[in-house]
Amino acid sequence: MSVLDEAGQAGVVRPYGDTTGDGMVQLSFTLPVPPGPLAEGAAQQLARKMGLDPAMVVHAKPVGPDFTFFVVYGRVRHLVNLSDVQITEREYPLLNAREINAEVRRVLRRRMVVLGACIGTDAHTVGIDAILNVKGFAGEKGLEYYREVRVVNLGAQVFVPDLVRRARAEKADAVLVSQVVTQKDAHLHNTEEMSAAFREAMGERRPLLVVGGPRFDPAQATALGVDRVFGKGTTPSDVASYLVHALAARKGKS
Ligand code: B12
Repeated sequence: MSVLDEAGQAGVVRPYGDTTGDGMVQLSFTLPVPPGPLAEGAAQQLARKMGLDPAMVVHAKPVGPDFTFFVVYGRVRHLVNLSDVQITEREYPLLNAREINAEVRRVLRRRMVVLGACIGTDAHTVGIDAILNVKGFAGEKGLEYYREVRVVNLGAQVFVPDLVRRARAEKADAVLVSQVVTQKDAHLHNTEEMSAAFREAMGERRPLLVVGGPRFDPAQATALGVDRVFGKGTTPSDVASYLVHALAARKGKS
């Protein structure tokens, strides 16, 4: 089935389970109820209230004595109108390593300094390392590979005041922060604390502030006080291309 209608416009789709358009979805959640028939009935009630009909509890597993984890399978009647879907388009061109090095020379006339860290209590360094380390990610080399980029990677659990101090000392053009843990919205609170600290310490002279992690929404940048947000699947060249684009705009050399 094509998702385009006869005029080539985006059409209407439904979820697919066993047969096209049958509306079948799978949902997982945990309830604070000990495992047993009461918990399973509660899971089914929740799923029905969320619009699944029928709602089948296909998996229930104890999580300690007081909680149960569920997978529920069922049918929804909702339709998705693809022409109503909002997408954030990339507003800069994707450049290769040679083009990025040339842009850095043209815009800055020196090497670009990039400072990276995981802040707060977050110890998940694999994401920031994927962007910065020479070994890179998804077949692309990281920012350390670019001749005109100097990378300072501070690693995990960096305190915001230390990050600001180091950004000043290194004369960083961009600060790249990773946040993977999202419990109690820690990623959002830590990012707000970080951007506020840079605004207070450096005002308009602050470096470009970029955050990334799997649960961020790129549309959140302004609300979080940063220049750019990158989500899951980001590659080093996405980030390097953005940095030269944003620095050129800042210097009036677009
Ligand atoms: C590996 C791992 C660990 C390792 C981390 C090792 C290390 N050195 O990083 C260890 C074992 C230490 C660990 C510990 C914990 N972990 Co852990 N961990 C994971 C795991 C399995 C994979 C994460 C990963 O490496 N992904 C691969 C990288 C490449 O992907 P990524 O981080 O998304 O990065 C990409 C993009 O997001 C983006 N990106 C990321 N950062 C940045 C930054 C910038 C600037 C940019 C531009 C882009 C960018 O680019 C990257 C490449 O595309 C995830 C589950 C999962 N499958 O994701 C859980 C997970 C993240 N961990 C979790 C938890 C709960 C923990 C612990 C609290 C467990 C515990 N009770 O002790 C501790 C916390 C430790 C701490 N203080 O932070 C939860 C988080 C849940 C939540 N809601 O927050 C997860 C989701 C597992 C789960 N389902 O419960 N963990």
